[in-house]
Amino acid sequence: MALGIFAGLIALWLGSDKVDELGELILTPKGDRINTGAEFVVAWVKPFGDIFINALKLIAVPLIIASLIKGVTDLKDLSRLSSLGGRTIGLYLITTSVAVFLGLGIALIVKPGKYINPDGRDTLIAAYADDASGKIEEANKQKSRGPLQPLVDLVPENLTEAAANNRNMLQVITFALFFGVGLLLVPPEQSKPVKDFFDSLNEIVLKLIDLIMLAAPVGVFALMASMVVQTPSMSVFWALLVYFVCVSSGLAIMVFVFYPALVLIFLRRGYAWFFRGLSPAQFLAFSTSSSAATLPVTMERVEEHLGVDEEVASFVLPIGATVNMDGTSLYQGVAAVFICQAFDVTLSVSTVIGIALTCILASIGTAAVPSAGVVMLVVVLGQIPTENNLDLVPAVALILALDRLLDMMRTVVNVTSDATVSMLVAKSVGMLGEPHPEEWDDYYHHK
Ligand code: DAS
Repeated sequence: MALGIFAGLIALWLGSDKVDELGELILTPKGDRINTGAEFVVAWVKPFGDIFINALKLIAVPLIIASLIKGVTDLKDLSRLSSLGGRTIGLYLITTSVAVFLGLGIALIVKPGKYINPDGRDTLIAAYADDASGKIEEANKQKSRGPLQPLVDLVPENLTEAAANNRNMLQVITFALFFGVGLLLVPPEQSKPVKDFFDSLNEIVLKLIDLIMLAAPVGVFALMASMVVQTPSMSVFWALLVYFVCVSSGLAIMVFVFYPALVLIFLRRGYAWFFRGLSPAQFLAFSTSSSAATLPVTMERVEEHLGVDEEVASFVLPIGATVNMDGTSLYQGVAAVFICQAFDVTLSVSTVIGIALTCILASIGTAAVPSAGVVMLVVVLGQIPTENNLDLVPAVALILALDRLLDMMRTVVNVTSDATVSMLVAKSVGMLGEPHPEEWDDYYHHK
């Protein structure tokens, strides 16, 4: 994995101009000359990254079904389910609230939106209007179906349809929880064959994940290389750079300060131990920009290297991968304030509180797939009161230029939060195992 990321960063060092030169020398099968190296990378390298992500997404649905049903049926009884569920949702809301207020605080202090002049702002919006229209359309589709639609969407009308689309992870989770409760209510002698089936399905899925991860260096390299050649040069967007620094510094504080502090204070576990255990999942979240695609590895790392009992991990993590998105809520908070500042919208206390609440809800509704956070940002922008009834929604185009990179970073935060909460929940129910002997040194540093 690290090899793949490193190789991808070499592509970064090469820079698109070098890749352009390479592209000049390469002919397509039809004999046409590829006129830019970027097209060469997108045509001949990126597909290997797409194959890698597809394989991980393919395994995500059977994993969620097997692990959640196993997780629920491993619980002793329904009271255990509600106690685990209550702790899990409660902790998820706390970490997401911390993230969104951190992001809002940084944006209100640094004021990134003040660095952009009206001409540059309107030029940028025009340049990304096409990209934005797709996201706006998708958000309007979601919004037009009423305030309680997200609640209705939780219950799928058709399991295969729900499983067919990675955006409906929550519906798959609802089915798996429902089915697991049914198994709990059936006498053990009747439910045992089915429970054994899901136990072995879970083992098989985890073995498939190990096989897929053998391709990680190639897949990650391809993803990084294609990201590099498709990211515009930063020099053009000074204001975006300030915005980028606001979001990335907030995300960095969450990953390198907030979560390790929780692990140190409440679990007495060391900094190095935490990152050595979790980093492969964080690298994967960075390269795939998808919490769903990373979920298989997050579960393996949390269970095998961070001491969380399988019963807790297989319950807490699938839910967290779809509803707990601290990185996304922080990003949406900064982006909303950046856009308000760019249009001189008055940010009263009530407006900021309103933005915070809609960001928390929007991050819960964000799908665990690449750039889903932008779609929900449109929903947040649509809720912000403006003096002259200014419609802020088209201004989502302002933040699209660097969104690919920020999506990778916020997905790392989302995954790190899920893993941290699963450890806290495990500790609270006495199901956090001791670190492996080779990790005692990190552990004892903080005993
Ligand atoms: N990429 C999403 C995820 O998988 C987060 C986002 O788009 O904000 O976590």
